[in-house]
Amino acid sequence: MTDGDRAEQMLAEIAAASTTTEGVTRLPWTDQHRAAVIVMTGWMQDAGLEVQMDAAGTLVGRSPGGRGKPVLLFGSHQDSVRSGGRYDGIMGICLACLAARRFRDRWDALPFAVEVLAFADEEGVRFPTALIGPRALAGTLDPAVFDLPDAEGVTMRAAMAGMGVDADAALGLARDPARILGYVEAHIEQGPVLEDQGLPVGVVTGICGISRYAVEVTGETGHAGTVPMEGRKDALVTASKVIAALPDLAAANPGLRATVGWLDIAPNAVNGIPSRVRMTVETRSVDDAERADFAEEIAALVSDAATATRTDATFARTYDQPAVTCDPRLMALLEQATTQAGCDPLPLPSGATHDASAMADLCGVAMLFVRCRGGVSHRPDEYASAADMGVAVEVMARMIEGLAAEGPAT
Ligand code: HGY
Ligand code: MN
Ligand code: MN
Repeated sequence: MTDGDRAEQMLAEIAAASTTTEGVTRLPWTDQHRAAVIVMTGWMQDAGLEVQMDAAGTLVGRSPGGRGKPVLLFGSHQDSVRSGGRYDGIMGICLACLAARRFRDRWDALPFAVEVLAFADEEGVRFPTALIGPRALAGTLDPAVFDLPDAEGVTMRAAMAGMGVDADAALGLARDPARILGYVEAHIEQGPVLEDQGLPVGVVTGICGISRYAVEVTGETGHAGTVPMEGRKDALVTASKVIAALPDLAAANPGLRATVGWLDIAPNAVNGIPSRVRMTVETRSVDDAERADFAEEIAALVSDAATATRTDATFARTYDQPAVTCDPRLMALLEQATTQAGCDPLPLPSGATHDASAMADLCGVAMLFVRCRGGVSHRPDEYASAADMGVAVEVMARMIEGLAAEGPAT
C-alpha cells in the first residue's frame, strides 16, 4: 500500500468519526474532537511517536529520545468548518504522521527530534477567536480568549475543561525558539493554481494577513405599509449600499480580498423596516499596509452610506493577523525535496491563513500545498488525490533527510 493510499484510508476513517451532516463537521472541544484525538493518537503511535495532549488541547506526537536535540515541527489543525471537507487541516496531520513513520526505526540517526502537532482550533468557527494552540507555543496567547463564549454561551475554558484541558496551564507552554528548527505544514491548496499548472504540490512563499471589522448601522423601524418611502431610516438600505460597493472598491487593489460573510437584521420581520443591521467585513492581503489603507476606504464608504440614508453607523476593527513570509531556508529544503521527488517546486502565495501564521511568531515556517480538485475547499466536495498526497509525504520525508544532511543550524 502506498503512503497516498494510506492517507486516503486514514482521512476516510477520521471523517467517519466526525458529525455525519453533509460533509465533515469537527469543531473543537466536542465529541467529534474527542473521537479525532483517539484516531490521531493511533496515527502518531503508528509513526513511532510518543503522544500527549498539551494544555492548549494540541495533540503532540514526539519522536522518542532526542533529549537535548533541537526539534523540527510539523502539524496542522484537526478542526473543520461546518459541513466542510475531509482534507483541510487534518490532511496535514495525516501526511506528517506518514512522513515521520518512515523514520520510526531510525530516530537516533537524526540530529534533531521531530514533532507532529494536531492543533485543536484553527478555523475559529465555534468561538470568535482561533489559533490558541500555536499561540500558546509561540507565547503570544491572550488569556482573555478563554472566557469568550460560543453561540450557546459555553466559554472556551469550560469547553476545554470538558476534555480535561486546563486552559490556564496553556500560558506556560511557550517554547524556546532557540530549540526549534522550524515549522512545516502540509495543507490542501484551497485554490486552483496547482491544478491549472498540472502540479501535485507547491511551495508556499507567504501567507496573507487578515483584518476583520464589525459594522453596525442604526436606523428607525416602522410599519412597512404606513411609513412613506421618503425619509425612512432603513438600516438595511445603508448596509446594502456598503455591500454593493465593496467588490469594486476591493478590485482596485489586485492582491486584496474583501468579504461580508455575516449579517444580522433587526427586527428581521417581513413587515418591519430594519432598524439595526450588524455585519462583518473581512479583508485579506499579503501586504499589511495595503489592508490598513483599505480600512480607511471602507470607513469612508460606511460613513457616506449612513449619511445618504439618514442612519448612524459604526465601523470597528475586531481582529488583525499580520501577513507572514515563509522561511527561505525551509522553503529551499522543500524545493530541493520536491525536485528530488520528481516535481517542479512551484512557489505560490496562500490566500487562506493557517496555523503557520501564528507559528511564525515562534520560528521560521514553511508550507507545502497539495493540489485540490477545482480549487474547492470548505465544502463537502473538497478533494486531494491519493497520488498527490503520496507525493507530499515523499517530499516531507526527503525534507527531513535534507535537513539531517545539512546538520541543524539552531
Ligand atoms: O480563514 C482561513 O483562511 C482559514 O481557513 N481558517
Ligand atoms: Mn479552513
Ligand atoms: Mn486550514
